[in-house]
Amino acid sequence: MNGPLVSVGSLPAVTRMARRQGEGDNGVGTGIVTKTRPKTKRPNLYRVLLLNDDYTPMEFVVHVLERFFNKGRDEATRIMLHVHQNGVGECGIYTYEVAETKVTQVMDFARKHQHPLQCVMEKK
Ligand code: TYC
Repeated sequence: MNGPLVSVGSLPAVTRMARRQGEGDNGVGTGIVTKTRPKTKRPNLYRVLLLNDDYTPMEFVVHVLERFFNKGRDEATRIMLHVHQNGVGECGIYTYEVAETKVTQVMDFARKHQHPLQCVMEKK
């Protein structure tokens, strides 16, 4: 006799075949289980850095950090002072296109206000 013992609805063909009478699956059925591993790759990350100079006002740098790097006043001041004292400091870590956009925004903003502030990115 052909056909399934029980209704198997939309189960895959291999399962229906295994349910034929006399094949001894005790009504449990047989299927193929495949595990798929989502292939996620971590993106390359880039540090965006501010460089110190002798002319850009401290308050302007704090404003840049608040405006383009979403820092609060206290964190922005801490980073600005770090750059002032050490010559360079990290504003944030981003994927390539975001980092590139931040650098362009800061450089354009500094130029517009005639400050020599420099902003660069480096691969982590
Ligand atoms: N050194 C600057 C000053 O004394 C302040 C400053 C801080 C400039 C950080 C740039 O990225 C900078 N006015």
